[in-house]
Amino acid sequence: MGARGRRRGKMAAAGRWRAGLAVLAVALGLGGAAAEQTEEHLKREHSLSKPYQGVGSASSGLWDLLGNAMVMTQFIRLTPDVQSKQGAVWNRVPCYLRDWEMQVHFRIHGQGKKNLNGDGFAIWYTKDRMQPGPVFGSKDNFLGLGVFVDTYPNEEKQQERVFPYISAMVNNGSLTYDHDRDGRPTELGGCTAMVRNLNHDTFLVIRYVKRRLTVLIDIDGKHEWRDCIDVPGVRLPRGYYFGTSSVTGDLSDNHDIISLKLYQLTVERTPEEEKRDREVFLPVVDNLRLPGMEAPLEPMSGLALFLIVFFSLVAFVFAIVIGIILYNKWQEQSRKHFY
Ligand SMILES: [Ca+2]
Repeated sequence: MGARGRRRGKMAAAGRWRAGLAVLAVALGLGGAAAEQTEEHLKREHSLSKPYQGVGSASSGLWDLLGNAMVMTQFIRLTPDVQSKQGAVWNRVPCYLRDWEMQVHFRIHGQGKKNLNGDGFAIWYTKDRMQPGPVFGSKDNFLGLGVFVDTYPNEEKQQERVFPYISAMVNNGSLTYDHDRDGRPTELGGCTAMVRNLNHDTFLVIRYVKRRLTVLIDIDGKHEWRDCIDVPGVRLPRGYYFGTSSVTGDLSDNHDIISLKLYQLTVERTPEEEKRDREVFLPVVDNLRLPGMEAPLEPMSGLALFLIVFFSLVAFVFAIVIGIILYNKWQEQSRKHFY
């Protein structure tokens, strides 16, 4: 997205904010090309808001609770400001939308002074749901997207990076989140976001349109979206689940979710884009070189080449053996005919 496009996108988001999140056409100029029309509307089956009716109920409701997560009147508390807690809330309905925007209204607060609080929370769009684990309270080697609001710098040499820090990771199941390095080896992008102990509302938006992943934040109390992450060529399968999870360790914080609002975005596609954006089976990021994550249509790996040559040789030897056996049988038959 060019500078012009980015500005327009942000203006659209801010305008939408003021318009009370009604259906609104926003213009998204991609790469400085012709502006395209975007239309949106709230999908209740993937959204979570007050009074959180049915949340955590076994029989009804759209959201499940996990671990220490609790429904309060004004928010859902993923973790309290207590050591060694973890909690999550997961949507029960898989999302089959192709283009969407998730608006997260959250609050992080606690007694801990600067950098003596932790660990933050994650927003997920993943194949698996309700699985506790080490990545902000959820499973590692996940399939899909994770956006992390990391409030504690685990890596010591972080002088150039100020925390809290927001980052994103796309995983095809093969990557491990490096907790000791705050996920740096696998992050797609990120930004600093001073989100703790604020008296105004804090929001972030994850937008996925035409394989472009963007994260915007509104944390200064000015009702303005600020760019945080912008990555093209992100392929996410449909039918995954939205969720959010959090964990505390030696350090803690209250991690509260006030609302999750999922908007379906309707965008126009050229026939080429239609073709390109057909079904995706594995999460992947184009032109990204991370250990263990390879884009499709890569040149053949050494192992694959070895296996192909090896099995070709085995088949060749097998064919020769069969040939010899058949030849001997045929000779025997011929001899029989002579006598
Ligand atoms: Ca961390």
